[in-house]
Amino acid sequence: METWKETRGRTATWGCLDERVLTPKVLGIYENPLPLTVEAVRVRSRKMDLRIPFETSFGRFDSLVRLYPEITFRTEDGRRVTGVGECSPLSAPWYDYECHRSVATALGYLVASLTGKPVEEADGVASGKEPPVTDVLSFTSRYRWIVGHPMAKAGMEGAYWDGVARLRGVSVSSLWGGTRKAVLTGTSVGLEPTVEALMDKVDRAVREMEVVRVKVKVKPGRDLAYLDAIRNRYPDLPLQVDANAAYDLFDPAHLALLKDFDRFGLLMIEQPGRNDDILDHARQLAHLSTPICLDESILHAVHARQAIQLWKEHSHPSRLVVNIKPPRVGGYLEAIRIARLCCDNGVSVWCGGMHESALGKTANVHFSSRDEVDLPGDHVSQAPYFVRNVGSSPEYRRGRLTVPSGAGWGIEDLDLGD
Ligand code: OSB
Ligand code: MG
Repeated sequence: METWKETRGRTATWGCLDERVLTPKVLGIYENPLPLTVEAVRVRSRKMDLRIPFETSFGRFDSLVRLYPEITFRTEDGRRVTGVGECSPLSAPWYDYECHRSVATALGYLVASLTGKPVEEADGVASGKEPPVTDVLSFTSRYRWIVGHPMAKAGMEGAYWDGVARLRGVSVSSLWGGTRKAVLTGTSVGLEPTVEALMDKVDRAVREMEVVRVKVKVKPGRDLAYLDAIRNRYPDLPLQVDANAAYDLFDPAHLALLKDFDRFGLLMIEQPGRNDDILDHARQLAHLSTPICLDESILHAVHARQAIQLWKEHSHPSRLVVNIKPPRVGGYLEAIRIARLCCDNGVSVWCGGMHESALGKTANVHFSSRDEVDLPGDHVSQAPYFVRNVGSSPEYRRGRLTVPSGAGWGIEDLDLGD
């Protein structure tokens, strides 16, 4: 087996294309929780400076605000446990409609719903009138009425999982039925103004960071020459590209560029077309031999099912890949459901990143310990990329991150300040 791909234990492609049957129990998530009363919910936020600005086809940024929902639960025998999650939006609505301001607003509604108060009166202290939560679905059902805002929801759900895992004294990975002890790790290299500048970053990723695969951002005009240079120096490097919706799937010149990517032997082309399009990705690119990876287009398991159906019709599931970002799909349970749906239909998956801080990245590592996740994730950035992080990252060695085994996320030195 290649060093950049994991073997899945679930080899039999069962072919189940019905996301509705994918309950926590079917997915092997056994919470066995005690009734938990939400006592308090607070949200902290931190502005974090990047050491090196990051550029994609949609914009360039040098700092990010991360929001950390924290929930205190009380058990029936009076024990208290606190869990914390991370919301990792960008600073402006570049990647999707969310940004740190919209997440802060949405979190106001989430806090109100979880504490049983109207949003105008929500102060983070529970009204005391809400029944306890008994499992993840009873938790998320409190705020399921809120349309959209997946990054806000994912951070809140993260706080739930951390709390439950701590209460039980296990890692989140084991609670989720994760089987891998370490996960394959790649890096995402941003756009650079010159081929030389890009090659410096790629050299660093390959020689110093020793990641198992490299992803580079592309856009029309900043693609073929860059890929030529990388392939000249690294003919066998596991390499993929991410366009963040920069190509028009009906422009013949753009289609010709994408077809030309076939000669570089890429693992995949990520999100060449529009955010809100699955159908045209399937139809317009069926003649490419490089697999197409969907990122922005997949917001939940229904989208994943629709994509699989379309690739079955127009191409083949082996030429579809899904980048699963828990923040983009509204949480970790939805991420796991998508992973299972893809796995059972022969579609490879990996965990992308949103430049999360150490907490969010660690949560992604716990998710990637699931058997369904077979390709390297964007788990290490051209590191250390935050001037000050909120805690240590999991142990990294030559392209693999160890899944933490301590209770909850297993970050011993987490420091979110006040
Ligand atoms: O499209 O995968 C993306 C960063 C911010 C927003 C979108 C994307 C990215 C990355 C970097 O590619 C991922 C990371 O290192 O966290
Ligand atoms: Mg992407």
